Amino acid sequence: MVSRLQQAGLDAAWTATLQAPAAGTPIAVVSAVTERLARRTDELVSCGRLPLVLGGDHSCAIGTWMGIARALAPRGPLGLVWIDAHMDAHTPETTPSGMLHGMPLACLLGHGDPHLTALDGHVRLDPRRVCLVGVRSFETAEAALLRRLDVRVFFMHEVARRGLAVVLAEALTIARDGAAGYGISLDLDALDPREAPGVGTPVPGGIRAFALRRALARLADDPALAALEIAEYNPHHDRRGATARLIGGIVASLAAQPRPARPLAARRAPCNDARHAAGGASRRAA
Ligand SMILES: [Mn+2]
Repeated sequence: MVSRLQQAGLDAAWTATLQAPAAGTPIAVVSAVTERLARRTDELVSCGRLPLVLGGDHSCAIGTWMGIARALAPRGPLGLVWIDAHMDAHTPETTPSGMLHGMPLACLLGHGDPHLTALDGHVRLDPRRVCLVGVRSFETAEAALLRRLDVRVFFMHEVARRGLAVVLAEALTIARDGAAGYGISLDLDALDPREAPGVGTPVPGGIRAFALRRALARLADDPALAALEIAEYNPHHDRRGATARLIGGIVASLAAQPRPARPLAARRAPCNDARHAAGGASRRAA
């Protein structure tokens, strides 16, 4: 994937593969990964890079966006578009399964286990700049939390009726409003499982891959895009690598256009490119 991005003229590099600790309670494991991942994305954004996070369990989002929100904080808040078949907005009090991958969005909004919401350097996202796209499977309690916080949810039936391009444009307007930058967290189960079978919890009737690629290609030269995260890839459920290829295609769509130089005013600390290049596709055109 990195060589494909480089061929497209991007100054891209793979920086790090973070392994979860082998032992510990789920909260302890996710909390450890969150802190390490947040440090990474914070560093990359502070160095003017565009982090691309490829995750398994969507709980990685807590770390990804905590780090990016922290890096952007001196310039302003972070907006977030959450593309997912689910809401991921459970708290330990409402979850039927206890699974942490059902909670990351609630955590980012400041609702959840204090081991995940009160970490050092946690920056709570403002619900006014957060929205969901493609939701079609959820429980009442998480919907109630999002409604109480006034988070805009573009359900799948609205995406199907209005088209992804229109809905995503509206979602981006919400995420960008008054923000220093915005991010996109893509749970692969938002896509139709006929096209993206390699996920943990498939839900029929999702977003078409070509529509998503076309919509994301429009963001390729947007300097406000702070990071892209793609999560929930499960190779054991994939069929002949179809989902893996699809991930490559989605990432490549962001390389569809030449990217402008990113202002280096954001730079906070000296960057050692050998150390920081990983996982980040730079905006600097090669
Ligand atoms: Mn998810």
